Amino acid sequence: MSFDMILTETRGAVGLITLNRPKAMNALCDQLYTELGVALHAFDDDPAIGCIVLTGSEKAFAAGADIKEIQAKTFQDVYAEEFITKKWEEVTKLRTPVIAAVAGYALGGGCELAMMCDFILAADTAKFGQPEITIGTIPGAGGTQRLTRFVGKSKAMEMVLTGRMIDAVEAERSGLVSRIVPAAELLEDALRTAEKIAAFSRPVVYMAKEATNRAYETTLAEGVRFERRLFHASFALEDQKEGMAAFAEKRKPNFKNR
Ligand code: CO8
Repeated sequence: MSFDMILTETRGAVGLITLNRPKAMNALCDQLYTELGVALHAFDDDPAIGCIVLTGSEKAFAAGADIKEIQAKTFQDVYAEEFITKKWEEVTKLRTPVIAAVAGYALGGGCELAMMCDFILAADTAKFGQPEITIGTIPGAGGTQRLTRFVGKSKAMEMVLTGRMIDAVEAERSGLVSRIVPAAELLEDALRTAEKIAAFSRPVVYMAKEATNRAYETTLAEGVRFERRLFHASFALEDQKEGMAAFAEKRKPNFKNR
């Protein structure tokens, strides 16, 4: 795969995608987003890949949609092309888990992109915000919805209404990110975490991701029922037999479906 605005590489069973538009703080222009969608699906379709890491630069994961590219668009333009949702949500359509490894700015669409991933690891330099209100618009790729689910109404509302950025400590405290890592160790930590996930049984990883995501889309009773069905289904897998046998025999499991 060869792209202009992202870098892709494979590290064992992990697909690494690096947003690479340094002159514009990784602002998410149409070309970058199109390339990202292609790369994400290519890794998702590759049976050798068990987890994906999405990262940016030291300065910026992504500073949002490309303001200069979108500033002249009319209502007709954005409505007719279903601007953003059509291309920007590809990351939510994958079976393979995606870890966002965020250093520096994750603003506007950049924060929304990170929130579309399965979880966020933050460098101690990370800054998250939804500053759209300061440029005369509102979040358009889930910012008012996902941020509210992560951090609760009060903090999300304050961030959306004022454009205030939060640092990594505040982001971890409020549940937006899973962990904070020293900036110099972010990528290695994210890759190590991804390798761990990729070493588990692939169908079980898919089930775990699907069941956890269900918590955002349905009632508790329906979610628990959905989880139970997948839990039961996991007993049809040879990897479940292997995993539990390995525990009983005090050895490491050798999962076949990877
Ligand atoms: N779009 C276009 N260019 C950008 C963007 C952006 N979002 N952010 C930074 N740049 C460019 C700057 O224009 C500058 O370019 P140049 O050197 O040619 O002047 C270069 O990147 C470096 O930026 P700064 O000089 O401003 O660097 P600073 O370190 O002083 O500041 C900031 C960094 C704080 C990140 C600052 O650049 C900033 O505030 N950027 C804009 C942040 C913003 O408002 N983001 C929201 C955009 S709107 C949006 O995301 C709507 C989302 C809709 C859905 C998207 C779906 C994913």
